[in-house]
Amino acid sequence: MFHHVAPFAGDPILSLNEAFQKDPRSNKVNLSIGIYFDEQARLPALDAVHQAELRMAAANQPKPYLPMEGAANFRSAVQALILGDGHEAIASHRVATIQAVGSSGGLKVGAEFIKQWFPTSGVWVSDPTWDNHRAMFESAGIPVHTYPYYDAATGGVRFAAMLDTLRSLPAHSVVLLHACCHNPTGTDLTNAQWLELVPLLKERQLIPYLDLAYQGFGEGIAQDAFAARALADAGVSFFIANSFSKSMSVYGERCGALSVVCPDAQQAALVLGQLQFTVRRSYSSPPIHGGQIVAQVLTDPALRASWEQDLAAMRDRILAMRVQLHAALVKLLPGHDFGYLLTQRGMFSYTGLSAAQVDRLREEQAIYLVRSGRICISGLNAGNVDVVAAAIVQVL
Ligand code: KET
Repeated sequence: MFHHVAPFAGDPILSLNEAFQKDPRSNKVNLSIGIYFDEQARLPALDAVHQAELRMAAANQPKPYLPMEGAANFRSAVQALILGDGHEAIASHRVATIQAVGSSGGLKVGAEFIKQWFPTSGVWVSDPTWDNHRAMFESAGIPVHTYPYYDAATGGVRFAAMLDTLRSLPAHSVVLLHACCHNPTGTDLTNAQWLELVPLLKERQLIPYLDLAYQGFGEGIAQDAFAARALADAGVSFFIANSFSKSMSVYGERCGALSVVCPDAQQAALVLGQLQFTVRRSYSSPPIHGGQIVAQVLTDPALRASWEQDLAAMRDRILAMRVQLHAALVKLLPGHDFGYLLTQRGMFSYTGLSAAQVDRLREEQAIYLVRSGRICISGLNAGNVDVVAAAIVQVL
């Protein structure tokens, strides 16, 4: 019956992470998947999340189906987190938000909406981008193209070339943008560049689609939402998928959302209706548990304060690891420019290592990186950073 089914080649990130789990070598180091690990290389269990779960267990609530769009308290907390409490777009009821199965689920529901209501639109993603972006949009039937982004020579953004490409796109083209902590490069637009980009997107009637998977890992919760708020302030209509996987360390609970910021409340109601319809046809409604953890952490002042403190500590540890890896590399190879480690932000940096060099690191040293040369900084700790630096220098 199934001989004709093509074998799955595996996923460049998830399959690599599985290979790491199976590797018997005790000195192995996981710098592959975008997961925050603490100084002991463990997945943190945040106290605010635990407290929220204890309260939920004590309340022993029944578990009805949620509405197709998810829980109301989760959805409004998400809007406030992204746009800032009391933003005009929220007060004007022009934001359509659904609770999603991770931000991946949100991205995909948004892609299906675009395919149906903008059937001739293509999507432009940064070169490079998270591997799954292309796969998600292509599987929704949307052609995927790239705009210039990363400048390997400088470690910066090819901003002029990016603008040139975007300026040439047909109206209603979708432009996928990393709101902060660009994956895989760690190279973000500056606020000044966002402020230059926003009017272009508006003037050319392009549809920005923000992916905000690392809010709080760059500069801070509000700072990392700069792009979203700048677009909303400028009256641009846009999509934004956001995630709590990393910021609350709730990966397997699959907590995320999709919001569509619309010109007015009437259009937002139309959009929300079609998002509900898409959800109904796919998985009917989202799960309760993770969304309620997130809603409680965001809205209870004590839990919120505890979470913000933990998030700041995660951000600070990543920055400290950037500094330590940089120092260790410079010591071993003075004269080589590793400055990108200090200027790039979020979990990832782009090392420039080739796939062959990455393969050597894995095979010879049990150090796992994605084959694009992307390194997940949070896999580093005081116990392995010098070993990793020495291994990198060995394959350079
Ligand atoms: N967007 C981006 C940019 C992203 O890096 C991830 C996950 C997601 C969305 C999906 O997050 P979710 O848990 O669905 O809310 N990235 C890491 C893990 C993965 O590939 O799934 C990674 O890049 O390693």
